[in-house]
Order: sequence, then C-alpha cells, then structure tokens
Amino acid sequence: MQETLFIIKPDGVRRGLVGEVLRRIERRGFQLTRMELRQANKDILAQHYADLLEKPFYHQIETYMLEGPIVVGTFYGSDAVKTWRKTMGVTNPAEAELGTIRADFAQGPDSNGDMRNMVHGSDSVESAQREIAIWFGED
Ligand SMILES: Nc1nc2c(ncn2[C@@H]2O[C@H](COP(=O)(O)OP(=O)(O)OP(=O)(O)O)[C@@H](O)[C@H]2O)c(=O)[nH]1
Ligand SMILES: [Mg+2]
Repeated sequence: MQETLFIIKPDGVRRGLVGEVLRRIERRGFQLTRMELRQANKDILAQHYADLLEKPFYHQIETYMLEGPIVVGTFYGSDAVKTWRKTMGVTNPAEAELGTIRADFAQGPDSNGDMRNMVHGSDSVESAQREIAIWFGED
C-alpha cells in the first residue's frame, strides 16, 4: 500500500474536470486522504519542481501553474504511485495513450511548446513523501 500526491492543474479546475479526475481515482478503489482547492505561488512551485528549476521552460511551468486555483490531494491504495502515473498518461498529451487523462482531456503542446497536461502525479514513493511534506507540511 502506498500514498501518492496528485494535482489537478489550473486548466482542469477551470474547465470543470475536477469531478472527472476524482471519479477515476475513486472508481479505481483508491481512498482519498487529503484534498484542498488552493492557489499555488512561486515559492511552493520552486520546491515542488526543484529538479526542473534550471530548465529553459521553467517559466512556462510557473506561468501555467499560477493561472488559477488547483486541487492538491493525496490518496492511498495498492501500487498507488505507478497506477496513477499510468492513469494520467505520459507528460506530452499528444503522445499519451488513448484512455489516459492526458490523452482524453489535456491540450498541447502548442506552437510555443506550452503543454497543459492537466494533472500531476508523484513519480516515486520518495517523491510522494517529499511532495506531501511540501504541500501539506508533514514529514
Ligand atoms: N513547455 C514545456 N514544459 C515541459 C516540458 N517538459 C515538461 N514540462 C512541464 O513540466 C512539468 C513537469 O515535468 P516532468 O516532471 O518531467 O513531467 P511529469 O512528471 O509527467 O509531469 P508532472 O506530473 O507535472 O511532474 C510537465 O507536466 C509539463 O507541464 C517541455 O519540454 N516543455
Ligand atoms: Mg514530474
């Protein structure tokens, strides 16, 4: 059993797709353990995306994630980290497999390389623990 962190990014909230994402988590049998609607800020994003700070596209991530409120939450269940990554699909929505959230709902990349891939999921159990501490202030 594992716990993972998910984010419904600003486009998902704005487009009214929160329920759609939560439905996929819940019907899979995962148990929601934390959830908040909140506005990110530059500081928390720099912690969350620490490994991408030096990338040339970091400012695009920042702009995207600050466009509006996000839903940040955690859920618990069998193989939660990997199962959620598979449910989301790969980073680039244009390459994501049909049936994944990113293929079915997300947009991009556009001519600027901007991707609105709508959801986030921790990429390992260690990342999940690190990210839960960042967003929910727990060890
Ligand atoms: N513009 C642009 N954005 C990128 C690129 N690569 C990644 N990103 C953005 O940066 C975010 C984090 O990148 P990664 O951690 O490598 O991808 P990921 O794990 O599938 O996505 P997250 O769940 O958001 O962490 C992605 O979700 C994209 O929004 C890129 O080449 N160009
Ligand atoms: Mg990532």
